[in-house]
Amino acid sequence: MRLFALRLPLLHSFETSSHRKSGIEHVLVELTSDSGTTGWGEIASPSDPYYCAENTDTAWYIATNYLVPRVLDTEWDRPEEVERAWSNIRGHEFAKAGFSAAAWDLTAKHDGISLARALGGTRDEIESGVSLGIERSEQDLLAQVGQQLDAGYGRVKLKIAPGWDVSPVAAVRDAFPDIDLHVDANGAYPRTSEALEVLQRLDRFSLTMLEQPFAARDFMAHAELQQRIETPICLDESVVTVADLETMIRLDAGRILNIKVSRMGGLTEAQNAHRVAEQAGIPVWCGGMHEFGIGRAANVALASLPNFHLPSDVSGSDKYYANDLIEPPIRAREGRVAVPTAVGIGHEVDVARVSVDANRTFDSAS
Ligand code: OSB
Ligand code: MG
Repeated sequence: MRLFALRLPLLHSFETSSHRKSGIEHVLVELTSDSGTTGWGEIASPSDPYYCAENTDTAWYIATNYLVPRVLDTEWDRPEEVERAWSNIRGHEFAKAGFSAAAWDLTAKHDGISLARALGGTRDEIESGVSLGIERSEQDLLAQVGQQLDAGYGRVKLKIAPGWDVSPVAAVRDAFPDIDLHVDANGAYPRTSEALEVLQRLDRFSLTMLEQPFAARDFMAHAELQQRIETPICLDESVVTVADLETMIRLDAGRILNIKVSRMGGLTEAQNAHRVAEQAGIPVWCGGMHEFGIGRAANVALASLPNFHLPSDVSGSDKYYANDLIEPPIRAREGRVAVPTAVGIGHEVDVARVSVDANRTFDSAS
């Protein structure tokens, strides 16, 4: 089993309500079976603990000290069996998700089927949208939106934050009256009457959804806002487990779910969330964490499941990276990405490049 930490520069720096970044460092997980088949997964943890508590160093620490030994000590055939080996480790969902995805890729390859098929996917292509960061000016933002629409994407998500909300959203809506538009605050709004008032003003822009306005643990603030607005609230950071999803549904704290493989600790929990949401009539879509090709390919496979009724943040790799680590690279045409039919994630990993470019490597065999 090998781990590689690797950094890729972003083609265009990306700013959320918490900070701006110009490059992404993720950890790649390679599992090898006795027969020599390899499965790949990606730990897409951010470098800093702003989106969630994890960062690259905690992920590396948990992976090398806990997850690798548990996996090596476990006899397993199905992903659910190896996931059980780390079920008493609290939190660290991103670290676990990389191992879960590698186990799913490996078992799909052993079964001779695509990862999409292994997960229960039914689509041969997925709808994808783009996520746009906070720009330096509204003019820059309008240029970005125009560029992505020209590239064929039909759905655009804008990052918002206190001070960068009603005005830029109005400008984009004005310039592009008919596009599928949604906003994401990454929990940046305090639960105050002023913030509620600003968020209510977003209700008039026919947004497809308002994603995670308040803090992750604050289901009640989301429920209170949902009572006052027509725009469906979508939860991201709040939903780490299926139990969180049940809380969201019961409280009407959100009417749409963003499923992220990383945030939910792997593909099995993501698949469970998809099922529970479908039974409750909650549409889902697949969120992203600026994944490199390996993580992105797992997202494509997941988004091929039937209840993914809204476009996912699974754009082509070329929205973020000049050179991805897989062949063929992931490409969107007219805002759609084809679901591969080849075994596993359906892409070859450039192992030579990964080995050379890694800034940290761990090999359980050495
Ligand atoms: O909230 O969806 C988010 C990136 C980093 C942290 C949080 C989020 C995001 C994105 C990126 O929006 C979407 C993508 O990977 O294309
Ligand atoms: Mg989000």
